[in-house]
Amino acid sequence: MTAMINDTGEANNRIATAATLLRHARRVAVLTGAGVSAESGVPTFRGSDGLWEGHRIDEVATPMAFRDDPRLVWRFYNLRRANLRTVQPNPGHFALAELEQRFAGEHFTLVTQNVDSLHRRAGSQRVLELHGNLSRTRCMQCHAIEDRGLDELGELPHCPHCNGLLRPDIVWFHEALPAATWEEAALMTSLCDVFLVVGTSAVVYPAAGLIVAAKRSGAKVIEINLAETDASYHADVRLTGPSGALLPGLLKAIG
Ligand code: BJW
Ligand code: ZN
Repeated sequence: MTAMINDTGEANNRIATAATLLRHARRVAVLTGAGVSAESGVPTFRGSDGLWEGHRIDEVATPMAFRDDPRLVWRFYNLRRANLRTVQPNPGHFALAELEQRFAGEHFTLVTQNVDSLHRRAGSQRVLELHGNLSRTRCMQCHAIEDRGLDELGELPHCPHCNGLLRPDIVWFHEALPAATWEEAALMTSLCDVFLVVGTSAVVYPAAGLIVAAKRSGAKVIEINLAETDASYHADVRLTGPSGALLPGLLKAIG
């Protein structure tokens, strides 16, 4: 019983410390990963539910996999697009959108590895999508990019303009991140005084490199995750638990 009270006391202390850092911050950057959408019902990539039909993410999310078996890769993405029709932003997404309102213009930047649009749907304004977006397609032939929403695309969609094969407009392993988005994320990371890392295993680069970059530029790093990650070593404050509960709690503690 005593241990439980102490644990709760310690957790509250950490939230208070994180809240103080955010209250005094002039500039904040946030990096989110799949964990922030887990409570909405969007599966994460790694861990027990991280497999898809026996394939690892690095077996389907590569340009080589798409070249070899575009039908298989589209099946993966069509299932994920179908899942997105059923999900809603959770209190964690909404808390981040509300946190942004407390900062002027570009003093708050949300950098996400997620491709599910849930941050925007929750009202976040300055969102930098490092790994693209599931609602967009890109033509392999004429390179036209189109927002197709979450419409049914068929098992092997082709371009309405040139009939070339379409691919999801997302960033696969071995592909470069969108240059302007990446540069903006790196700049905002170097300028922030608090860097909040939420729901990412921090194993995929270059996104995970932002955490060390923030630290090197003098920012305080706050991590919110269910578990210890590769980011934990760099964190000044670690809040352990679901982001859908911790982020609203943090917002409340900021006051
Ligand atoms: C909760 C929670 C709750 C759960 N509350 N928390 C060797 C060393 C270093 C680098 C490399 C290397 N070999 C290859 C590379 C490079 C490679 C890389 O990083 N690989 C590593 C895996 C080793 N990177 C690339 O290839 C990148 N490109 C590149 O480097 O280009 C070079 C280049 C330059 C110039 C020209 C050409 C090329 C591209 C990376 C693209 C990643 N894409 C993916 C898939 C596409 C999008 C999609 O299909 O959706 O993006 S991979 C996948 O991982 C996806 C995610 O955005 C990304 C990160 O995953 P994330 O978000 O961290 O999710 P999980 O599942 O890993 O973690 C979830 C976390 O949430 C866990 O910690 C849970 O505990 C937690 N959690 N519930 C709070 N309720
Ligand atoms: Zn085309």
